[in-house]
Amino acid sequence: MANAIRFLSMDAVQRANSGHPGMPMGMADVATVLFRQFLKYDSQRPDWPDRDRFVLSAGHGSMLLYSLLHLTGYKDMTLEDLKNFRQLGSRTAGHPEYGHAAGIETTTGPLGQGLGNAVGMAMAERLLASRFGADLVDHYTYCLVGDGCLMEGISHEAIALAGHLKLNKLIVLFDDNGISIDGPVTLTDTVDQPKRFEAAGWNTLSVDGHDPKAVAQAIEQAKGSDLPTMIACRTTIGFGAPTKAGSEKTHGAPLGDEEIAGAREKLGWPHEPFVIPADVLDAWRAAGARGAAEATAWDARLAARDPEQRKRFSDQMAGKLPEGWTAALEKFKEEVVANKPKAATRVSSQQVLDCIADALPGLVGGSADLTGSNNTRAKSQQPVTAEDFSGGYIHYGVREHGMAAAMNGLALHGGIIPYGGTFLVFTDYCRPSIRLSALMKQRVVYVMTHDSIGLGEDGPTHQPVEHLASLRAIPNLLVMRPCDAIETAECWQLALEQQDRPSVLALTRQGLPTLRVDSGENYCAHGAYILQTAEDGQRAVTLIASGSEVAIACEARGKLQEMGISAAVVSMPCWELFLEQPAHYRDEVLGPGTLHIALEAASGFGWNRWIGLEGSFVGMTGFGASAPADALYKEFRITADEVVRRVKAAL
Ligand SMILES: Cc1ncc(C[n+]2csc(CCOP(=O)(O)OP(=O)(O)O)c2C)c(N)n1
Repeated sequence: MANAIRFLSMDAVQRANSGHPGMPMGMADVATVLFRQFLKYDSQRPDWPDRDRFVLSAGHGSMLLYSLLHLTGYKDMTLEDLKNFRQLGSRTAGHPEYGHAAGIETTTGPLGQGLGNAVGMAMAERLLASRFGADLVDHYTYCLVGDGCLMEGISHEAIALAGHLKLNKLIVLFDDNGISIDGPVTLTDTVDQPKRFEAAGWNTLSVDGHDPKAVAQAIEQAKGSDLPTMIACRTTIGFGAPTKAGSEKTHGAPLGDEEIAGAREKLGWPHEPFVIPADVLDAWRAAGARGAAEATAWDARLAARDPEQRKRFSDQMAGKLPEGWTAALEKFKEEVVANKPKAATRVSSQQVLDCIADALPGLVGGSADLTGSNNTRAKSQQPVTAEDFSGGYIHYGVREHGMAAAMNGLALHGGIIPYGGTFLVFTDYCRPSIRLSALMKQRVVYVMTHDSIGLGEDGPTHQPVEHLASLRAIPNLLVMRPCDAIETAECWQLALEQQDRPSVLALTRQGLPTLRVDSGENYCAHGAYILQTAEDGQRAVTLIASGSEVAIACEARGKLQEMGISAAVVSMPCWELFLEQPAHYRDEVLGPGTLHIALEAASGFGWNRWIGLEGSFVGMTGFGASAPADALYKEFRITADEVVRRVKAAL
């Protein structure tokens, strides 16, 4: 059975003339034991919510996963798909892509990310089990990692978090083959991996990865542990290749016809490429059907729940927001309009969370050790601990990257809508995972506070400048920068309503006035809108701003008006949503032919899209400085007077 994986992998890579045969060949025995004896799944029901999750963190070995899915009978993975490995439009992309085929639980390829996702999935399992009970949620998460995954820094954060939370149903299978691309791992790494995991609070085991009995015994032991387990599986990369086994030569290139012929001889596999003998295929298909009875029993347990609970579970797993969840939010907005508070948007964000946390049972918040600064914890949310997962708030520790990867895992698992906070400047510390949220179309909300020089005294290391531009460059990511409490509520609602994309909420440290005078319609849904019209209808100037700079634009509009210059203020909280509006709406907002001035306390990179080459940008041209916020705005001339000066110069 393991040889079936090996030859499908060798032959598919050879046919595509590209790919990585070595890892699938080395880990074929371990994977066979897992999928035949342990993994709880039903190949005919890939979306069974209580299935075990299998994450191939070493995504370059994608043919291992594709072979397994085909052999066990997943309908999405035909022999034809394997023959089309790495071809345009095929399900079998170079690295496993979430959404291409059932059974691919997450997109992997950037090493270490899968491990971070697996931690999130294991957390989701614990969170949901504590909410719905073990008769509905009780599964393991298995994750296959290579040396590369464990060398990546993200692994440190992921392992530490999992160890701390005692995620005992997380089992990591380490392909301990001592080889990476440049050669033997000893070239670059002398870490004792089991000791590292032990230090992080894990159970560790070491086995011969080509001894199925030993592997089975280890997994059995791991399942009984009260700690997460790492099983170091000593394997030979490219196992079965007559001259290249054990060498980096099998890692990332086709083996060649001669080597593959030699492997056929050595492993006693006389079959043509892509031909699986009936007895082997039968055995694999039986493995794929092993979980069917258990899935049916699970159905019965769900059916036995009262209708209200059943609906709650199904809706939550489907990511549906409960009816009426915005009721408290609407009330909050009405109060804001009535009272016009001056508040930092991070504070308004916390008030929004207080309104919605109880109405959204799947919402799970957190912060990378900046809870009090990010204002991410709603009053009703209790912290999650290793002993108690009933809470709705995760202290991720100083682990931005680990947090973001775990949030992807929480979202992918289903049943959880994750949000997490840090400072906007540290999006750089988790950018690879943000990118994957977007690529995988996951609803993850990044609450990024201290979003400009407006954070003041902490200085340029903490003041984001290029971050908004760089986040806006990520496809399928909403970057939202609300200007007051109303917009903050609107942006939160929009972020939570996105079924297939993540959002970044860029929020201020400093207080901002309430600018919106009404709360009936969610104007942020249009991405940009006219907040203040030009007084006499003859608009000469259009001031476009986001977040904290919208108030400055309003002040400038007043000054211009006094000078007899008619100006409109456009609040533009979200470029991406504005781009999706019809052209006539965009024109109405932008006022073609008027003088355009954009304000944002950040790099102007990209703003010409809205203001043209003739427009003027008031913002940052370099790094910030350490000083009170007011002094910085003056120093960098992000002021109403500067806007007036630019207008006078231009008109
Ligand atoms: C973040 C990241 N950096 C670099 C790569 C390129 N890369 C792919 S596989 C690999 C080596 C991985 O070695 P190992 O995990 O030991 O895999 P094996 O050679 O055993 O298959 C590298 C550097 C990557 N995919 N992701």
